[in-house]
Amino acid sequence: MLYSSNKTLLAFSIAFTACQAAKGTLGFALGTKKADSSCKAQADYESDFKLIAAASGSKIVRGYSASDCNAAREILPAAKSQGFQVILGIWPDVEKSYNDDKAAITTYAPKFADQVYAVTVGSETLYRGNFTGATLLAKVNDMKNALKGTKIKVGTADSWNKYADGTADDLIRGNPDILLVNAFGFWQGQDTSNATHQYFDDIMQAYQHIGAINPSHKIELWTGETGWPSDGGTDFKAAKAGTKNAATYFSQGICGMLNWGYNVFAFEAFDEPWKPKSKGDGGILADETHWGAMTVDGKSKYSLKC
Ligand SMILES: *[C@@H]1O[C@H](CO)[C@@H](O)[C@H](O)[C@H]1NC(C)=O
Ligand SMILES: CC(=O)N[C@H]1CO[C@H](CO)[C@@H](O)[C@@H]1O
Repeated sequence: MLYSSNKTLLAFSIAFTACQAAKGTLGFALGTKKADSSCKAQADYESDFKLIAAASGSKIVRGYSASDCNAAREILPAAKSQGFQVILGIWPDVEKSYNDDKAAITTYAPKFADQVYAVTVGSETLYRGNFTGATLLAKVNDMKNALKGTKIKVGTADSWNKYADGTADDLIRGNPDILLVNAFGFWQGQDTSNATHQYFDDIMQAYQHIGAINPSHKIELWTGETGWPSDGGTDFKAAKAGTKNAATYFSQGICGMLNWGYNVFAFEAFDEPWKPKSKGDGGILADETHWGAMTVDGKSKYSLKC
């Protein structure tokens, strides 16, 4: 029957178009400091952006504090010159950094409205137990108010389990524009054969709960951080640092999530050799300087194209 075969054809072409358009967006977490721990300036961000675009095709990065190293002032003109967009961060844990970051954003973001994709108020504040969902929502709404009249999205970034276990419910109900969900097969102690499975499972638990609490499905969702340390990094249980394992996780986990149509920020763009060792679970000193997809001088450790 002509009618039904046309219908089938139409359905097929819609599905095909949707499928082609559905690939998620890849971004990278980007630090504010150079190898020697001095602050990056506009020219440094320009060179970062050229390296990121050439290696991966990505045109978006996220930061954690808009006032640290004058990040908003230096990164936004660089983003404009290189056609990048930026998620600016606020560190709300203490009053002073909240106010400093808010001031940096309200000063510079309106002048670069096309470059500022979103603002995240906090990074893993629920995970650290700093705020309840309700107190975090109040801070998100305070920033939303400060950016009224712009198209800049406002939300937060936190660990997947804090979205899945109800800690963030008051925030989710309050209609933030955007939520970033951090999930690491690595920090779940998974070896590479199961790390992607674990990552997808964690992300889907978070997304499912967010959808159940806020059925409007209007909150934009991204993986906020995921990644794997390369040679020289510290192991965690069955998760072994190593460049080969990092490459496997990038191609299976990160590219897999993008191919399913979901947005991902990889942690992180470049190694940060200035970072001090941090004390992790069981008092073990963990190296945090080998998480870059690229070395500090901008060489890809493996293919960053999906
Ligand atoms: C592999 O990942 C899945 C999904 O998170 C998890 O349920 C399972 O326990 C993991 N397997 C092992 C051997 O840890
Ligand atoms: C109340 C509380 O838990 N405060 C913590 C918030 O986060 C900072 C780190 O950014 C901690 O030092 C505080 O103890």
